[in-house]
Amino acid sequence: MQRAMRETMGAWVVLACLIAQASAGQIGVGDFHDPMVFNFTELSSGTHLGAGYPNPYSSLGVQFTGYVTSYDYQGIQGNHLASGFANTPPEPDAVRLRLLDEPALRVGAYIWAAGDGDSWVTAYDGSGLVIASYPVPGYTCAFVGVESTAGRPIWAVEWHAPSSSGFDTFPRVDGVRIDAVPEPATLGLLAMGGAGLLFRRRTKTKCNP
Ligand SMILES: [Ca+2]
Repeated sequence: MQRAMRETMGAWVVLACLIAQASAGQIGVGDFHDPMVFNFTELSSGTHLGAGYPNPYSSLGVQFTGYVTSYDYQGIQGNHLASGFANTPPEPDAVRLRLLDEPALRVGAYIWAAGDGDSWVTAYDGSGLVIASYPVPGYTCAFVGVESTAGRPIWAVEWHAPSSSGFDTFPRVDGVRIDAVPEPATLGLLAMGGAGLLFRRRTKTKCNP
C-alpha cells in the first residue's frame, strides 16, 4: 500500500512539474526556443525610448526605456540601449523593458555593465513582484536570461547599474530576446502526458499489488 501511495504521489509530482516548472532560473542565449530579437539596428542613434516618446515596437507589444547609441563591445553590436539618462525625466543607471499585451516565459539580453560593483538583471511578474534577479560584475559583458514559469510569467525586466558607479549611461543592453508563454494547447499536451503516466502507474499498482 505504501508503495502504491508513493508511486501515485510521484506521478502527481511529475504532472505538476510538467505543467509548471518549479522555479525561475538563469539561462543562456542558446536556451531560447523561438524568440523575438531586438538589435535596435533600425533606430537612429539618439532616439529616446520610454514613456512620453513614440514606441516603434508597440505593434510587437514591447516598450523599452533607454537611449539609443552605438558602439561595439563583445555581445553589444552597433546600436543598442544605453540607460535613459537623457530622457525626460532622466533615468540614469537603468534600461527597462515592459510587455504591453502578452507576458513572456523567457527574457534575456547582452548586458554591458560598467562601473564599480555589480549591475543587476531583474524580472518582474504582473504584480510587480520580483521573479528573479541576477548580478553582472562591473566592467564585463555577458548574456543573462531569465526563465520563469508559465504560471508566473514575466511582464517586465530591468537592467540596473549601481547609482554609485559614476557611469550614468550604463548599463548598455543589446540583443534582447523574448520567448512567449507556450500556447495552452502545448501545456495541455504536457498535462496529458503526465496524466497518462499517472494512469499507467495506477494500472500497474492494480495488477501487481
Ligand atoms: Ca545592436
